[in-house]
Amino acid sequence: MISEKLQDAINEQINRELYSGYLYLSMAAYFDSMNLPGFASFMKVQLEEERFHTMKFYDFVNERGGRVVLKKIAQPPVDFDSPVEVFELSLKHEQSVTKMINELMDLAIAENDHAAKSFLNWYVDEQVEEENTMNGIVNKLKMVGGKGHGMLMMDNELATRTFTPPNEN
Ligand code: OFO
Repeated sequence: MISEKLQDAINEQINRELYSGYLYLSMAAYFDSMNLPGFASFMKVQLEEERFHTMKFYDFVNERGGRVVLKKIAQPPVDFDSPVEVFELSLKHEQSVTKMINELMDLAIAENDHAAKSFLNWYVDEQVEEENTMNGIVNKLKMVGGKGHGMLMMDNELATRTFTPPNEN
């Protein structure tokens, strides 16, 4: 059985994962408004990833005999200065999520909850990938200077991303 403290902390994290999806959907809307469908599609796939992260937490709370409690989701930013700013913000956001996952892990360790530690390890690894993905795109965008032929090529490249449920091993 999950402790009340850990259950409450995971319920907070469920809210943050939902916010992450909402944030990426807002970024997709920005890219759609700029006629960059590949960038928009990338962000819609990111929304699916965040939904997956949310439901994994949701299932864990239930499997451990806890109670999922949903809270109000904050409004994400609507306007962005440039594509590079969007990905810089995404990277910053993922870095803050990593910190939250680490804090959850600290709590699981303090409570000596081995099942939670094992479960959270998946997110620790996933965050390495999340930060790396955003960082790679920031670097590429800086290389192409955010405009011209390079942007079209990046739009085509990002359009190829599809959602595959992350590796759960
Ligand atoms: Fe759920 O990892 Fe991104 O935010």
